[in-house]
Amino acid sequence: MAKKIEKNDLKDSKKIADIEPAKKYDDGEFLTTNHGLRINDNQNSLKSGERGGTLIEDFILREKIHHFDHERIPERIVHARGSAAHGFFELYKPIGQYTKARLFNETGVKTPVFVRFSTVAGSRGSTDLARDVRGFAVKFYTEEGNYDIVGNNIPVFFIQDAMKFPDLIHAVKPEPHNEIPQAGSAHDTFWDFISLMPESMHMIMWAMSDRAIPRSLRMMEGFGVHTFRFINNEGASHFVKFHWKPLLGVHSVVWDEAQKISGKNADFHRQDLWEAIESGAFPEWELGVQIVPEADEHKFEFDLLDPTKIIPEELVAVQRIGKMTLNRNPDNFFAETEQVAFNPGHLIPGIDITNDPLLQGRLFSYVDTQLSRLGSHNFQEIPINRPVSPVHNNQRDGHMRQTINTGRVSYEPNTLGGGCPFQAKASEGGFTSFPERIDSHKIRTRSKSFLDHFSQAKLFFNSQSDAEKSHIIDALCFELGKVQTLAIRERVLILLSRVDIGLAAAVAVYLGISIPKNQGIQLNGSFPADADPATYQSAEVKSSLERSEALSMENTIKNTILTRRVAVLVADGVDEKSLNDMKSALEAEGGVVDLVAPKLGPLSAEDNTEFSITKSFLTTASVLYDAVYVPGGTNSVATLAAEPDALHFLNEAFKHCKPIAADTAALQVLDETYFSRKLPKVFTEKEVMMTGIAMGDDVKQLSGLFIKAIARHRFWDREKPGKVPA
Ligand code: HDE
Repeated sequence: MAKKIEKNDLKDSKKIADIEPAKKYDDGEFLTTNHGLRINDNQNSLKSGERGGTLIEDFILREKIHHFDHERIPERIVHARGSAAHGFFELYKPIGQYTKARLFNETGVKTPVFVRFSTVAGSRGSTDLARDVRGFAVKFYTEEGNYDIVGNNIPVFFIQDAMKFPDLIHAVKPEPHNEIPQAGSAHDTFWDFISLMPESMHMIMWAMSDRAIPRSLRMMEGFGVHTFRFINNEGASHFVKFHWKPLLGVHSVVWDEAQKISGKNADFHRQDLWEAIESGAFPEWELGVQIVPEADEHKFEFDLLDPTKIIPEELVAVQRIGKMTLNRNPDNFFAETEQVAFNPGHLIPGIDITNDPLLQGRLFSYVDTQLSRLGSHNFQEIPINRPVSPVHNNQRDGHMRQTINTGRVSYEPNTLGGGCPFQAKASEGGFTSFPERIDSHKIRTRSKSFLDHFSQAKLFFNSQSDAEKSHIIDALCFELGKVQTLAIRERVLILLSRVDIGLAAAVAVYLGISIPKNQGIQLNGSFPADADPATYQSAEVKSSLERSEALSMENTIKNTILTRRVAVLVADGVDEKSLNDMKSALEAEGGVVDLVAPKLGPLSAEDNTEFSITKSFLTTASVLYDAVYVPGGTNSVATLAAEPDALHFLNEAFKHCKPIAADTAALQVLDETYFSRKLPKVFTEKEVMMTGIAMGDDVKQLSGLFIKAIARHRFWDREKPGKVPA
């Protein structure tokens, strides 16, 4: 009778390491070549004489340079720019009625995860703050194998069918003749494509909203986007959509700020994630699921398989089933963040895919792209990609194979290997695909149920606050303002007018053009002559919901200042009490405080206490902070009031609607700002809560107001009326 394999392949390969003779001598200190030779001189190449040519015989130099020559691998074709962290997932309560996945059935277990966030369009070295969708890819290392939710921070997508993905990406990437612009969609080819793809309108609303310029990777939602399936022990299926809800709320920066951050610190998000984890302020998200019984598949006014649609939370509530915590930064960016390979086809028993035609296409793509990026099918053996569950199969060899398989049997069925490894029955944890009934014609088309392209775009726009709506309009003015081709702008205006006529009109006024008349006719006429109108024309559907609260960031969590960065503007002679009282109050709530001064080095306070200054107006900027405080102190105040960089810092913070607080003794500094002329000089609590500007003698009391204001994030009411030149 066949017996089970006792040891897995990786353990077998360790046997070699145990007997490795070098181990005996290794004190870990000496520099060596890759074949273990200790290097005696790492400064000079081998030459024919002191001033002679380098000898080809110098195998040490050659090895070093050859390795260096090959240090780069192709970057991801999309999502090249990314940052990642390790952590764990913990389930709140088992949901066995929906899925048999052990991950979602065992509480008290910390399932390890590795999460990579990314932008989509930019290259590896591009700015974090591009207006773009953010990737949100989670790898769960479960006992049943790796499970990946390879999602985004926006719950819908530009296109409905994988067939259009290369076109979309070609359109958004830098234009091929001159490789301009980097990491941005504000150019002709992107909008040309969009203007011909009405199905993109819902996603365009999200991408033009503040969701596309997050304040932090820790302050954005994540979505699985597609509808997936849960399968329970009885084999019953439920449809499921995945949501990641950040416990710090969903917050963004403003577009002007995003562009400036790109220059001041292109690694803004990467650094923010890194520093939060290093400081112990671990980012957390709750995992939410929207469950739809199989019987309700056709109950909605949209198709569950259409990835340009959400299930509004008002229709199906999001149940929070667990929490993910990121608590460890990678040890090595390349080995982990760069080499990690996600795949929506990495499933575990109890979770399965649906016929969403975008998801189906993704299933072909990911392994294929890993092959060109990581070079061989053995990328699964790279430590970051290895499952924690054992791997036994008859796949062998290939470039860079790590596993040393023992024995002579690499086929199945066999008797020589005792029959191992065996197939697992479903009851033994074997994966079985959901036996969905298929009875149809082979056909290349789009389902009619996918042809509503505007109702959810409208729902999204209508659900936004006034400030959010005006940001969408501003973003469209910016993007289309960069488009050179008039006909493209006009076609986009036609599509926008079908989302909201006021929105389209506002953009048209800015562009100085009018929305073309006879919209219906022009819309059809603008599509390729050979296009199937059934595919390109949209049916008019009205959403039964007017608004969805969950779609507006205005309704997010606003009760914490944990990890918010506050700049305290100081110069020699600062009042140490005014500074320290505020600093400790902010830090007690988890705020991060930086002293920013005209120059670096030690700074002496009014009572000669010394403060160490690590940030100056030259090395930092207001766009890198969430709020600003100006303490008192006669000399400090006089210096700052006469320092244009300090005034710029404050004016710019005001422009970006950030909370500003000042000790009354620092009034002179505020008096010099452009915005102070626009504000009343009395700062009541009510006014502070409306404007975010606080001032007072009692710093303890002031800090209370300031903290509440920082937690509110931004004060949009003053954005348009309080516009300042900064
Ligand atoms: Fe991806 N996508 N994608 N995608 N995707 C990749 O795989 C692809 C789509 C997403 O941090 C690539 O390893 C196709 C939707 C994330 O490593 C590639 C289609 C969503 C990441 C690929 C889509 C995503 C990728 C490039 C349409 C949200 C980064 C490098 C059919 C649900 C993962 C790689 C990471 C990466 C293909 C559409 C999310 C080329 C063909 C929709 C977060 O395989």
